[in-house]
Amino acid sequence: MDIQVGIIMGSKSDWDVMSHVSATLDKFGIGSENRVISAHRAPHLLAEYCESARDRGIKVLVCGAGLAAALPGVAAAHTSLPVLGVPLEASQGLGGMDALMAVVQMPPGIPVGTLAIGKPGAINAALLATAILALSDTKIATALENFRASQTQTIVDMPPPDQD
Ligand code: RP5
Repeated sequence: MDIQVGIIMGSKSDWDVMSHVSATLDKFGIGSENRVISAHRAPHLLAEYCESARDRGIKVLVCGAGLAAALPGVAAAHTSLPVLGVPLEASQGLGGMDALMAVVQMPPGIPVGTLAIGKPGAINAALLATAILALSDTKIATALENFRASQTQTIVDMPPPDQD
């Protein structure tokens, strides 16, 4: 399977949440690779990874980080591929609001598509990456349409909660 999405996280401690990115992409048969590369602790490695990503066939980067979450923005500075950012709640942080502010407040010129904090953001980053890839891949587009239809059906079929 071709690797089309690069998933980068600032620390191994981010994997619990960021694993939902690759698990969601798997459902659509989209190949991804995972890397732990801190923007602060391994800046040269991050630059090298992002600068070579397009030539290696990567089409979208999904970056998750907590605390002063520079990772998605620095990744976007090193590639013109679309970069999706997932702010994470770090154990010693401010509940993820610190990371959200860092990821969403990019200066004009270097965009990062910022998702929600934590697991919802990780899942939606994968779904947004899927929608981007679906623009040029009818198989992925059909799989995404089917996913949305089945999600809707789940709601339609759901019995109402007991009222007693
Ligand atoms: C960030 O600092 C990482 O993305 C992680 O969310 C946070 C804490 O990292 P560790 O101290 O767990 O390595 O760079």
